[in-house]
Amino acid sequence: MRFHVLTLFPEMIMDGLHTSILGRACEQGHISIDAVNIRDYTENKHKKVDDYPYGGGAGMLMQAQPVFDAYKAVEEKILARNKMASENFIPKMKARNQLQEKNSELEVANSENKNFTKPRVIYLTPQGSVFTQKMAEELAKEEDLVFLCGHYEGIDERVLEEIVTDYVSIGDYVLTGGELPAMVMIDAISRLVPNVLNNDVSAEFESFHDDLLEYPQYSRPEEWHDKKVPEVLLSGHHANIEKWRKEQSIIRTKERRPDLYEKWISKEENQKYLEKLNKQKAKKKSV
Ligand code: 6GU
Repeated sequence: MRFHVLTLFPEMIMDGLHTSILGRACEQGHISIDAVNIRDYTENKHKKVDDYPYGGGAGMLMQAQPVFDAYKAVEEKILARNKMASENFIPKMKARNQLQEKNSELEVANSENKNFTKPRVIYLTPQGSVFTQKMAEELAKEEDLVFLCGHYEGIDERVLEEIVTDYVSIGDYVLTGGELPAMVMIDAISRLVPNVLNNDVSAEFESFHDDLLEYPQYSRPEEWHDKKVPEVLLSGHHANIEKWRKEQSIIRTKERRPDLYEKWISKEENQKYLEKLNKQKAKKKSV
């Protein structure tokens, strides 16, 4: 996965995302993060990138020209790279598929199509659709993603109309710019890219898996501040541990995220599961 971030503050992106797990993922080549300074593309001799909004109003707007030219530079780079990759790839594939000529032609046509489509361009704005884990999963399938970070009071509408494919917000509050939201999205998407996390089960079994929050976890020592680790976790009985964890997930979700709990319980199989669990518990008590 290759991330390209159009921004007036490239150092914020580069400093923020080249540490810890994402830093390692970049070093190992599983992802790449490229911040492009929009100011480098202005045709204004004072390097200005903003101006007053027509019709008046508070603040300044980012102008269309530098944003468009910065985007075009990134788009050209992506298309050139994909063209090169397909030129290397197609002859190899043809050679491999000599015996199935028809099939191979079909695959070549498909790969050509895919390689020359424009990348998705995500504009970070409080006016966008709210980012979710489902969106992260969908975006993690792309080869390249372009993020456009606005500042000041926003960006001239005309350039947005020409280049943006997705308008995304990270929640209902207002930030000073799109850099932190872009970083939030890149983090959430990267951890779904194969090999970025060491442990590939952990990306699956976590908060929001199955619409439930994660269960509580404990490590050594067995007792700390007079608090003991729940007995079942020391038992080595895997089926019981799994059952306890699921129950804790349900309790926690009901308490902390009633909205998610309602979504979970609205599924028939979950209602049945809960009924079964409650019956078992009632039985245990009566013994
Ligand atoms: Cl994407 N941008 C800004 N400026 N503020 C936000 C946001 C984005 N998402 C939530 N607040």
